[in-house]
Amino acid sequence: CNNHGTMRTGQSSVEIQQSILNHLHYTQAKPLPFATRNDWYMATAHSVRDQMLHNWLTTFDIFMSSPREKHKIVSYLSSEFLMGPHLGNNLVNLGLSESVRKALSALGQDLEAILAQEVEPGLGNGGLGRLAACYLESMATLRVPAVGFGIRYEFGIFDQEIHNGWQVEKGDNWLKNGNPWEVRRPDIAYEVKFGGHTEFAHDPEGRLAVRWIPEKVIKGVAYDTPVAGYRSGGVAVLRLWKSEAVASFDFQAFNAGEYYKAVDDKVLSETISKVLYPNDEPGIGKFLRLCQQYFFVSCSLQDMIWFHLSLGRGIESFSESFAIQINDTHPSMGIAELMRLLVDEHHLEWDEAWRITRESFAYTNHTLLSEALEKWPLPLMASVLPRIVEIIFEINRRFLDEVRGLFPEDDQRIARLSLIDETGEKYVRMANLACVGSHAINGVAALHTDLLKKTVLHDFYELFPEKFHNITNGVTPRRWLALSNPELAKLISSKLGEGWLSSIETALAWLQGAAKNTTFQQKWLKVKQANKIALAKVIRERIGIEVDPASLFDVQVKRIHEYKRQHLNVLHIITLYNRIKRDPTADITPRTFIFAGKAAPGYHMAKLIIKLITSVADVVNTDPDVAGRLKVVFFPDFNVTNSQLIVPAADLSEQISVAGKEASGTGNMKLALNGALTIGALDGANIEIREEVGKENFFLFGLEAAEAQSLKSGGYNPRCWYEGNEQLRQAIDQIDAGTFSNGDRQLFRPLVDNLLNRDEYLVLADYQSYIDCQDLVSAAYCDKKKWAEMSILNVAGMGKFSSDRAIREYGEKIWKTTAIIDPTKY
Ligand code: 26V
Repeated sequence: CNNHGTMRTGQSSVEIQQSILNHLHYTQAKPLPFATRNDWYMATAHSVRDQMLHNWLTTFDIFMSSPREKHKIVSYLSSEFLMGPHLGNNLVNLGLSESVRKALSALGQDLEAILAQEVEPGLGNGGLGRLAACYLESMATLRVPAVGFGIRYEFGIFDQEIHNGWQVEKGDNWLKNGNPWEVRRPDIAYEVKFGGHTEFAHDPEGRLAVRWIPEKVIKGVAYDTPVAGYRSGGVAVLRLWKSEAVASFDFQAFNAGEYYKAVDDKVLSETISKVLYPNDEPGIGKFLRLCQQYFFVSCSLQDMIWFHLSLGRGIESFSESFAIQINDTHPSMGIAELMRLLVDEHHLEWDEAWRITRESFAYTNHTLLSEALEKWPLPLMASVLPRIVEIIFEINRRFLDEVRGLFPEDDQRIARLSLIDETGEKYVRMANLACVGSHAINGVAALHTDLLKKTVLHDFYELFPEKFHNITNGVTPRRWLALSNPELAKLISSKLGEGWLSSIETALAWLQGAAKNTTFQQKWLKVKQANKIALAKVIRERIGIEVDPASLFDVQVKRIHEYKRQHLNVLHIITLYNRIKRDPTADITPRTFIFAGKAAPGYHMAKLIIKLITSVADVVNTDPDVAGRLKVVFFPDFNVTNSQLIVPAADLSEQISVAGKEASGTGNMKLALNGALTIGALDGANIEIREEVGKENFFLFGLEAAEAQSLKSGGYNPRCWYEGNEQLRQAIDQIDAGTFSNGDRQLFRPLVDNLLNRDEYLVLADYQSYIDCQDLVSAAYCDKKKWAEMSILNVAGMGKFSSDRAIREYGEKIWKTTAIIDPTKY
């Protein structure tokens, strides 16, 4: 039912076919014989977008006509949104896959080929950005009114190529063929100030107020992408800001000098949203990143205030219109910016503005690594954002006064809580700002929240215990099961009936009843086998390595980082290799080790770990003694698209970070949801996954977080572990001796030195426990029936890790929003 003509929103394959032809003609302006594959993709995408825009405007109408108290919107502020390709997911969520497939095939086109044409928007580094994408999709599914605010980077995360075993970064020009999903909104644009100075001045009503005279003003223009909920009619909006020059060329004042200055200004303005920074790039104090953060929070908050006022509400009730969630500290400057907007531009008293700000903001922490806690050099921030620094000082002055009242004489505590780090060079501590300016603070897994309270945020926990919550991460089962693993989804539907994708939290558990059923197990293994064959084909085509789909697919896919311990996995491979070399008839369960992941361009050790993996691969894959038993693959350019291919084919999920370092992990959830068994330490969400799937269906190894902590504080000496373990010593000696580097003894020296002398992440201490556990995995894999049962029970236990559950918890514990757009009610 729509009054805009069925031509655009009809859902039969005939109507869709017509719509695609119309877009080919009127949007792409291509005669049929000249249409390229990209034209077909664009026309298909535009047809699907029409359906979504219609739902979007309907959602908006319902929102506006709902009772006033329901006018609350979740505003998810994130410097990253790793959305993944849109077309396939939108088809699943709108229920259009089959009619579009049919429509395309009537036009002589193949849906799979059209899907493969999409270049994914890589506007994120990894878990944090992908989480934001899952949450937007769940909010749309649950019909929670929601906007995701971020930056429209022209270049997302770099593309990774492997040259001679090393990572090489390539620019990600994702917009080059056009982006059919976004709507540019030139009318939604805000100005953002940078540099300059502040002064006191009288405002129009004669009050004395601070005025910020900037050195430069940049404009942010909104680009909106609709995000479809799963069969709910709900749509969330992803609003990304692009930076532009405020004024266009001034031809009146034309003279050569002015003209080129105007061009220079334009280039500088557009630079702000040019490129995404890798989050784990070492070194702080990047001027451009600071500008990016302030730029996007300022645009977003101005936009929220504009919308709030346009609802006819007074500024003092702002927090009734918006619940603002900040995804890590990157948007935490929003706290000072909202204060600035309320005090300087909307003339509220400080206390009133502070009440509104604290009621609006909530902060999610995503890391326990102290080196990953953001801090900005004070002189840099003061020169780029003079007014914001004044406001931060004032927040800090008032806050520390309160703390002094509570803990008189405790100067050390005051120094730790201060928003300004004054232990050496001065820095602004963004996590402290986020804690002080938010009414809620949450960690992303039970252990993580617990450790936050005990360690990095301990002082804040003592001060505001009531602010702390845990909300364990979740992933959307639509992208990570229905879309990526359609055959498994079909098999599950055959047991649970249709509709389980909307109620996965409770529905999946019903699979337990089928876990021992032999016929079901056989069908289950067949689906896995088909996914492995499909991945093997891509590996052959893309990397030229032949892998055996009957072997155990052992998968570790995630950012390359020492704490995630890809090198522990490599030590296991070398250990197996040595067993075979020692005894060529040794009984070894055939395995294919699959790695994928990017290393931050400036993180040398991570890049060396990639080189180690590819070097070990070169030796193992070509050794005739090993043939048919071990293969090692480094799959280049890990991104959402590739992940959707690898995850469904995994038998074993490697979640081997040292306990106490991985905040949650979400790949662990995706892999288990696709029937992989996990080998993992008690870290992040692994602990909860193990509880849900049953201890007997999880391969546990390694030290616990508390044990790891006390081992280190007792003076850990990795060399003792090396000397006391013959197999470990042999493996490390081989790396050192050049066994995997054609005799080059220098290549891996930094890695070996680090392991033997520091080993911050306890690789050597966990080695034997890991090897023993892997032997259990190998034995278990030989019993196909048992393995199938365990795999089914893993999927059955994954209901908790749906992002729908996580979003419900945010709604109940933090946002206190009852606002749900229900088309049946209005
Ligand atoms: C930043 C840095 C900065 C400098 C040095 C090393 C380093 C390492 C990591 C990071 C990123 C921290 C934020 C982040 O991406 N956290 C991830 O968030 C996911 C979603 O909650 C969670 O599943 C991952 O465990 C967590 O690492």
